[in-house]
Amino acid sequence: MARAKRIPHSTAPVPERAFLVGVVWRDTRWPIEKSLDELERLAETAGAVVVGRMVQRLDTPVPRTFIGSGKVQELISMVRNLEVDTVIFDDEITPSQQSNLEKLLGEPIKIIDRTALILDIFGLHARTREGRLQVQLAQLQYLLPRLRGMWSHLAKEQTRGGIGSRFGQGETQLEVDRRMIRNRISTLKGELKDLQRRRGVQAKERLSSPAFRIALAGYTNAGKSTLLNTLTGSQVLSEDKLFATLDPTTRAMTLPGGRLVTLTDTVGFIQKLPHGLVEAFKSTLAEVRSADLILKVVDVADEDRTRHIEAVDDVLQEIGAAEQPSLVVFNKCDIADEVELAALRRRYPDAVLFSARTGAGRDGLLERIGTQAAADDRLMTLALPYAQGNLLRLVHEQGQVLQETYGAAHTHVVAKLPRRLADMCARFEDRS
Ligand SMILES: Nc1nc2c(ncn2[C@@H]2O[C@H](COP(=O)(O)OP(=O)(O)OP(=O)(O)O)[C@@H](O)[C@H]2O)c(=O)[nH]1
Ligand SMILES: [Mg+2]
Repeated sequence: MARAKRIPHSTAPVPERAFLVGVVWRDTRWPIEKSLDELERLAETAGAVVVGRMVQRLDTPVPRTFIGSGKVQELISMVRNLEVDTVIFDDEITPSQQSNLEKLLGEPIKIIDRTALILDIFGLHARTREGRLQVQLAQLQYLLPRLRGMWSHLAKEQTRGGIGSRFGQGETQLEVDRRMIRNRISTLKGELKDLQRRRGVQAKERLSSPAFRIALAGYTNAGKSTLLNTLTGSQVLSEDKLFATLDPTTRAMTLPGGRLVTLTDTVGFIQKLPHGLVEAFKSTLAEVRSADLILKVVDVADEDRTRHIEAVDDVLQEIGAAEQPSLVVFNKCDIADEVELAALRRRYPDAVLFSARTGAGRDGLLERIGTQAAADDRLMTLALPYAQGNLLRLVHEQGQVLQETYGAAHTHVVAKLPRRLADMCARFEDRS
């Protein structure tokens, strides 16, 4: 009814009105307003409008309601005054806190947290089958412990007895729902395993290609997809939107010296990235872990760039990719502040300056990638049987041949080879 009053003649869908709640902890690294700005962008990406926010300073969460009782009262009146539909907590709240808050705020106010919001956006942006399955799995795993709150009114009705209460005897609606969700979770896991097995085969095929593999990692909206497009001439979707990319894309490109490398673009990172999502996206993120070089793409025009770098390093640590060779790429240099850039360069002297939009810094970036790739090369002496014509061709294409002679049954080659090709040739190494 309130909606109809606000926009009496409009037939356009009315966006959900959201209210944000943030907590400052003793060890909070991000200024709370920054974190809430980001939460607001996430809410907008999911189609909501943010009508207000509140912040509380706490040492630990209040067990029942996450925030203190005074703040809950304040929240209740804010929600009424601002006609809020959904309250979004910046931190993960427990299922029982969510259900208690829902009771206190009353129907039909929804209480969600950053995790649920990100899961929602992922659901909207997933395109491939694997991407969709991964998101569905994470969503159901998030939902399962929260079902109690949703169905508590039904459970209460059943204890009252009478008609209806005998339906599904021995099993409450809640249990039926839980069982259904658990079944669906195990089906999804099975389907994902199948897909991942196939992906494993593809990965093996790719392994049998000697190309040096580069993965793009970075905060969401840093410009990873644009960088991929600029370097490889592709048309991957890039948008001024959080989590525009979910599914990995790999493209090949040839470096100025003639060396073939592949570039993989994948899901962006964010601070407080829900652990369940990292778990669900393990196979996608495996692309990053198995890369020979990680390009850490940073939006230098964003004033939170340093915190973004830290958040990206945290996720890389979590997926076991912290020790991989990496190169920091300062992207969006075309719109960065000169003074800030100079300060940042002092702090990260090895970083490469780049603009995916204008292509400025492209030569420098390719040269650094080339140097990294060459650092992996191995000098080998091979005796290749004549039947291994394909391998010899790869050695010529990908390696640097220093000497070549022809024997009765073998081609004898001394060459500098990229690591993956060297591995493929290892069994033909001439140790005599
Ligand atoms: N000015 C400027 N804008 C850029 C540059 N690179 C990317 N952008 C813009 O930044 C926005 C995000 O770019 P994307 O390439 O989609 O970023 P992403 O890192 O792939 O983001 P997600 O997939 O959402 O994680 C887009 O609006 C791009 O046009 C750049 O070098 N300069
Ligand atoms: Mg992208």
